[in-house]
Amino acid sequence: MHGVKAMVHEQDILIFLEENLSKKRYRHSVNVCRTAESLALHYGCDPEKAVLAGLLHDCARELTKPELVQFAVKAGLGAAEAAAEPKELLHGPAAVYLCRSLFNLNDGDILAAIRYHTTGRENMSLLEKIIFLADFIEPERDFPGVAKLRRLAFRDLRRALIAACDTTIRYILLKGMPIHTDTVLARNYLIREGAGNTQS
Ligand code: DGI
Ligand code: FE
Ligand code: FE
Repeated sequence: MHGVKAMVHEQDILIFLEENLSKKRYRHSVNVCRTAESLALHYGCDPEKAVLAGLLHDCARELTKPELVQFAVKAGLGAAEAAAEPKELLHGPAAVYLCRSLFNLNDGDILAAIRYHTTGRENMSLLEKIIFLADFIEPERDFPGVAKLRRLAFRDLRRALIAACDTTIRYILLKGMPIHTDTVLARNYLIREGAGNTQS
């Protein structure tokens, strides 16, 4: 009754996702939701928050560029910055606006996990880390090293996150796209987080 889930109607979310995402991305969203729930149970994070953040993380993924810019600005991004960003970097911030306005979802933890799921950022919360990683390792993801990363995710969260950052950065370099500073800051922070830690 007191959980965050009680205030948000999961069925409404599923209907919205079905109507606004391709079949493949709808499945991806459900997969990320399930993987995030498993990681949350494994690492002692709130599984209800992980479920909602996982389901909703890509709810804005298939909007048009003008819609993404408009919603990202409503979520607090600067107008000039929003106009300059590629679509891929706007769907996290834009999703925050959709979550607030369509689903009355105002939980700051969940919204931050959705907001930063593409790039990560410095000093991520456990929920942010879980959503970032679940997006990478859900069962239908297929890239070299994904099986190894799935195992690592449940053994060493920090190392798995660094490996995910490395994969993203390698991909962006290969494509010749600009690397968002949050992507770099996320990786640097995770590496420093382990310095002096005997477990690392
Ligand atoms: O939404 P998904 O496809 O499930 O995954 P995602 O939210 O991680 O988005 C992946 C896309 O975002 C992919 O096309 C690469 C792009 N991306 C991620 N980090 C950066 C980036 N693009 C740029 N330009 N800079 C980044 O730092
Ligand atoms: Fe995404
Ligand atoms: Fe995703």
